[in-house]
Amino acid sequence: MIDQLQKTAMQMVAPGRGILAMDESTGTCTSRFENLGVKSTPTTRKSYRSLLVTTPNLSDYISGAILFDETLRQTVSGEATFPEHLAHQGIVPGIKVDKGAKPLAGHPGEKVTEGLDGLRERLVEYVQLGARFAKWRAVITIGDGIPSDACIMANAHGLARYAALCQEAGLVPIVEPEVLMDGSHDIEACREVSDKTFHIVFAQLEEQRVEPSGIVLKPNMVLSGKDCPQQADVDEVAEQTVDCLLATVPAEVPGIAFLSGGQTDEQATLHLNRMNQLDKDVPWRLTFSYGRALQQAPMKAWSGNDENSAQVHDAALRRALVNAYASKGEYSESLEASN
Ligand code: 5MM
Repeated sequence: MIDQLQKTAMQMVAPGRGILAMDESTGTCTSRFENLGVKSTPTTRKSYRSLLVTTPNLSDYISGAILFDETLRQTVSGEATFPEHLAHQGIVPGIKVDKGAKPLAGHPGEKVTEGLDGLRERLVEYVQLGARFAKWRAVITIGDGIPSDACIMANAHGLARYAALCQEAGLVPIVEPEVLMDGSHDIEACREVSDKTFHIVFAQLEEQRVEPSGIVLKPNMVLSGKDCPQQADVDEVAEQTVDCLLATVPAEVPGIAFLSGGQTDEQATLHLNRMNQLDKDVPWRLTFSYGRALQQAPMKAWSGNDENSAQVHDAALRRALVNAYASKGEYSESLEASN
């Protein structure tokens, strides 16, 4: 079993490719569509997502795609379901299995991710439907007196229990602890909280006997808070992020695929690129698992009109391509315009 998990994990972080996060829950997808004046229904969500995954040559740059439960059960075109279509293109299909971040009782302003009840049974069905990996996102907020130890521990424990169940079912768990960039904290505060969070996450993974060579880590980058007046530059973000990971992540983990977390498309690409240029002995692949930083442009190009397919495909392929180059430290601005 572990051999198969390692093989899938290596495919997910294959050199020069990254993961497309298209697992917005219905609520998140609805607010993204509404921002563009588009009605969110199962049909419009399927139309947009079908356009995304039928982008010609997408698999040159995308190794895996994370789906939402609704999408996993829909067909792209003709008979092929989304997982079948993706697998046929050489893109590993995955599924978001958490039930969302809910308020943590007794801890105002903090959240805990739910979804462990019945997870073992749900995973069996997801494997039957074609998923080969799963994803669970935990969020940690920086603010006045937070995060609490209780919040970090509850989220780390949940991630570890989820990851153990995934490996038991033969699915590679993407372990996603996200220290949010919302707030006015400086990059040092983000570093401190990220160090502590990732450290506790890996201690919990070990305690729950999760095999580190059969997971993919999806962390935040170490950034200044969005409203911090002093914004760290690209070099500092890259240095702080890699140093934080070197201090907390076991070398056996095959790859780290970052979330974009609300960065601009350009920032997400530049930060990843710089990390891959640093002269540090990094034992894992460093790539992307972006949602917004891959989808903002194609979703806008679509804007509810399926006739914009060529523009959707161009925009989707462009963001995938530039980030694939960044995952090799080979990004240059000229890639934004070339064919
Ligand atoms: C695509 O968004 C994912 C699902 O979000 P919700 O559960 O809130 O609907 C999200 O988990 C995503 O996979 C990660 O946060 C990375 O996406 P970004 O946009 O931060 O790169």
